[in-house]
Amino acid sequence: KENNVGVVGLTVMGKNLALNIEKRGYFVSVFNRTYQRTKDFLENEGQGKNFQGNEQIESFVASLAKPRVILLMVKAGQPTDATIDALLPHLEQGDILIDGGNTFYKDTIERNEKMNALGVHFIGTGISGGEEGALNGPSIMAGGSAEAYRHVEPLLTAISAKVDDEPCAAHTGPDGSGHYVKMVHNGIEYSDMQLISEIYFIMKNILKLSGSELHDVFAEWNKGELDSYLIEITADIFTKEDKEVPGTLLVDNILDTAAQKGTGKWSSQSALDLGVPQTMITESVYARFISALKNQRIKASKVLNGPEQPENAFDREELLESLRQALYFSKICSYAQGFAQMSAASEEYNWNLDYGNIAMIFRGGCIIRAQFLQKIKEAYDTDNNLDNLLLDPYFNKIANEYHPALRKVVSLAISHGIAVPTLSSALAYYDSYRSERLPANLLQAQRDYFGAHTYQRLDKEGSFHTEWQEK
Ligand code: NBP
Repeated sequence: KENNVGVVGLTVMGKNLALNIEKRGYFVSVFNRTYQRTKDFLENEGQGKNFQGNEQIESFVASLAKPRVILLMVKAGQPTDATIDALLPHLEQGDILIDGGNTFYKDTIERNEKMNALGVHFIGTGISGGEEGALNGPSIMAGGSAEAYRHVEPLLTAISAKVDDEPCAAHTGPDGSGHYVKMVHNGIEYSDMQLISEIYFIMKNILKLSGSELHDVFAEWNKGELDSYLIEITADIFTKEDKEVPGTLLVDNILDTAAQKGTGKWSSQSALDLGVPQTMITESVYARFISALKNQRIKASKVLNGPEQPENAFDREELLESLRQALYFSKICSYAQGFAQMSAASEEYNWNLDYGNIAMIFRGGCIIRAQFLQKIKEAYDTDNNLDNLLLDPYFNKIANEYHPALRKVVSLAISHGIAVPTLSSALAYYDSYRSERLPANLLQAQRDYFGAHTYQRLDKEGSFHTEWQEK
């Protein structure tokens, strides 16, 4: 029973994490609500390895050394509650439950309180990297008590991805902080993907690049500042032929309607609650919503006009470089918003988040892993209270050098009638954030005019109201 860990939930993620844990020298006891799944696992991937399957939850818990360490990998929401309720009668004080699902952070805060009262440690843990990451090394964001984390740190760091021999796993802070960081990670993932898709659409429709040319451009970009997992897989996607329609690319035959599981939406909702600008994740969520209106879009495309197609007077290589700069700079704006949102949440919930540490966890294993996260780590290692990433000297310099490219790309897309919601919202965010004066003075005058909401003045302290209709 030495060195053992329990895993509950044996679908894609749980199964691969169990295999990952076993590979690191642990003895893994497994349980799944439907026993057939456990049987299948033991007869296939788990065969001949250090696994124990259990049909009953009692024998599962009894198979674990104390304090028990149990990783839950079940569907978030009610299934997680049902699993915890089934386990609880068999647990003892000091046992440790790790919830590795994509749980809503407020549920984690509640469960943490409930478990604390029972003396059971609860670690709400964001795990990113999909199936492959789960098996070979995901990125792990653990929220919970520091004491409980110390106990599971060797396990979580052993199974996590490594970059320069450093584990992409860390304790983010108390209760819901790990799931919050994972939620923002997923939101950033939405905007990264949407930005790449908008750039692709310009290359396809204005530059008329073929699949192999698209592959070459993304593969080339992946060698420089944009070096990242999402750029790498995008390059790969443009090489995949459609077996069903020989001579065509699979990506060209995929329905342009995006699905989602809700974590991007949660990030936007939380940003609205906190009162922080999170325009890029929100636009990415809306872009998926609009993509889902396929039937309406087909009808509208027949009756609603776009602009006259302008003369294409541009240098191909120059435009490709502008697209690269626009993508990198917009990505920076998106991370600036994401980290500012985490900072607002950290203040709201007293999490004391360490942003350099978070950037470090994101560097490997997860979907948004990218070379430039090293720059974010360095920025926050220098100043954890940085108001905004754009104010760090490295990012400040990139912004000043690359914003003309973003302007050029957004103008070009607009003149062709191509929607670029996240690229344009990056620019609007940048131009708003860098403006000492915004038109909110007029908003305040309007509010005071119709609702006597009062306003403040630039030239003196105090709160003022004007009878606007007085002659
Ligand atoms: P799912 O999210 O599809 O969850 C399936 C598991 O939940 C099965 O073990 C199933 O048991 C169990 N379950 C359900 Br459904 N209802 C239950 C209930 N009422 N009581 C007990 N168990 C119940 O699997 P997944 O895609 O492997 O993801 C697992 C977790 O990891 C999720 O929270 C997910 O959001 C998160 N996650 C997924 C990914 C990914 O790339 N897929 C990445 C990162 C995180 P059964 O076999 O008896 O039906």
